[in-house]
Amino acid sequence: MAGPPLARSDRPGRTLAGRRGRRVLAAGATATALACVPGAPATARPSAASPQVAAPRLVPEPSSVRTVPGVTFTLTRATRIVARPGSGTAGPYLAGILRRSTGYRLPLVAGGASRDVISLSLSGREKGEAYRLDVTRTAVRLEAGTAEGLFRGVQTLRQLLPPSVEAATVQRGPWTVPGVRVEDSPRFAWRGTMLDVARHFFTVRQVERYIDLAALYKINTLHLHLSDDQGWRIAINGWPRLATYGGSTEVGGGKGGYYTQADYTQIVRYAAARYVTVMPEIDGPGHTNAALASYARLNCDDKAPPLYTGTDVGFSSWCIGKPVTYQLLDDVLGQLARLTPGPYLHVGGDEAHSTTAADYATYIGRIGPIVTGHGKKMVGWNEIGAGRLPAGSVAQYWNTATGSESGTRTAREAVAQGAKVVMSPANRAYLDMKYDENTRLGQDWAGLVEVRDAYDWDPATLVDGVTEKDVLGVEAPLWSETLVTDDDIDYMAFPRLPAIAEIGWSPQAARTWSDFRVRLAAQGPRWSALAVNYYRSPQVPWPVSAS
Ligand code: TNX
Repeated sequence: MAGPPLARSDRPGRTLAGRRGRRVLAAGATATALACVPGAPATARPSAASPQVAAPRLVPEPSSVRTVPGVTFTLTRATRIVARPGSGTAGPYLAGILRRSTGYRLPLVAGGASRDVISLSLSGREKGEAYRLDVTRTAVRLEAGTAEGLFRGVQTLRQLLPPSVEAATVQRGPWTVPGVRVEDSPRFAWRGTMLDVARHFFTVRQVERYIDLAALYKINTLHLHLSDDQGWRIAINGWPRLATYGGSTEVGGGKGGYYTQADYTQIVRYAAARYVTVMPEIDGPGHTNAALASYARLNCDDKAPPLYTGTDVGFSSWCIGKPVTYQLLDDVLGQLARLTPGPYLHVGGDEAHSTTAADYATYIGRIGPIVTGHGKKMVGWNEIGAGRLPAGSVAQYWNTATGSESGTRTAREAVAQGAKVVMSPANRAYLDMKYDENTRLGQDWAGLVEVRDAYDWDPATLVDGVTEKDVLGVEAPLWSETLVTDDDIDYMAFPRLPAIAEIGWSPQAARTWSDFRVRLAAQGPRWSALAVNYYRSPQVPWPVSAS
């Protein structure tokens, strides 16, 4: 698909990642002293865990990994999964993965034996998403302060098993886990990805599949871009045509689609079972053609524009002076607030090129109280900094990392109002940018984004005036103008989504490109086992069998 060239106000030339001098820190350099581990004494990586078992290659890199040389745990037919009270979905989720590929029964029990078990338990030692994982000869012990922490730890354990553990059918073992002690917690609270279901509609099943793939890299926020010029994707009571008409097409003229409120609830539940928070976005005042086409009275001239299936941006606007605009938004955001357990509603705010600056400020001033009135916090693209933000708001920085004066200004304005920032710089974190000139899918208005470009930056130093304390986290948006199938989604998201996930999770001091590319290479066979259509970047030393 090739749409017309995109209209962008902020379109710098191609920016390549800075090739800074590399500091190579031994992974695990932040490790704290270890308590006694049965077996041989623990040593910092890198060291071979045993002759047959390589040192773990994990993404995202944990805060601390100690291997225990000579020690391995092997899953057998007799292994049980002990999921102690309060461990949430972590046990069943792990069992579901392991049973498929090992063919073992792996009964889930609430207590009992301490040998030949994988045990998941709550402890008072860790908080939030932090966890501790101990692999000894006789057991795998995972501890966290919350079920969410256990779930994050389960993702680490998956990566310690052979790649074929991810297969959907029974594979041959042995199912060996290297002896390790991992102590881990995230750098940032927000590690998100966005799926644009407006430019092309994706089914509930497709969204669920994406959630599972993201969860493997400890992503905890799914931003759903539910409305845009090309489609409105959520049924709203009292405004049926938004979905039935506004949702009836997509880029390229396909049939589009929409989620019923039951579908949306299903996605929210599916995500919640993976400790992923859904954040819905209703974009405005621009990116509103699908809604304006659905109801003539939403337009200043009372005329409904035609549906739109191209890829231009910046041509539509809510009618800022009409009360019906805010009646609609109150209904939409009120219904989404009730359907969404997470704390945030995203109100868009980007690329409002057909709204005057004064109208834009009026709009932000009106929508903020609507969001907070429904008990939620407001999130918007960085432009919202130009308006008045309610307490607790979040600005999502999407402009390019350098060369965007308006991006820097609005991000600073947001911070000056007390807002936090989520970093999604387009020339680093946009999953829809082409990798190189030959990438069939995607766009290049923000530059070409190879894996190293996606990885090699620090959210705390990217925008002048936005520092670590202002940053809530990172998010990788996947815009879908050119994406139709699961294979398309996979190709653009992998391997860049894991790169952004690591930026959000791992300590900055423990991250180097030279180490990451090797750990990333080890994910290739896992993606093959998961039938993920990933991009074989020439920057990554993939194992021969994976290419
Ligand atoms: C910019 S970034 C957009 C989207 C497009 C995307 C394509 C932002 C907040 N808006 O409308 O889909 O570029 O890369």
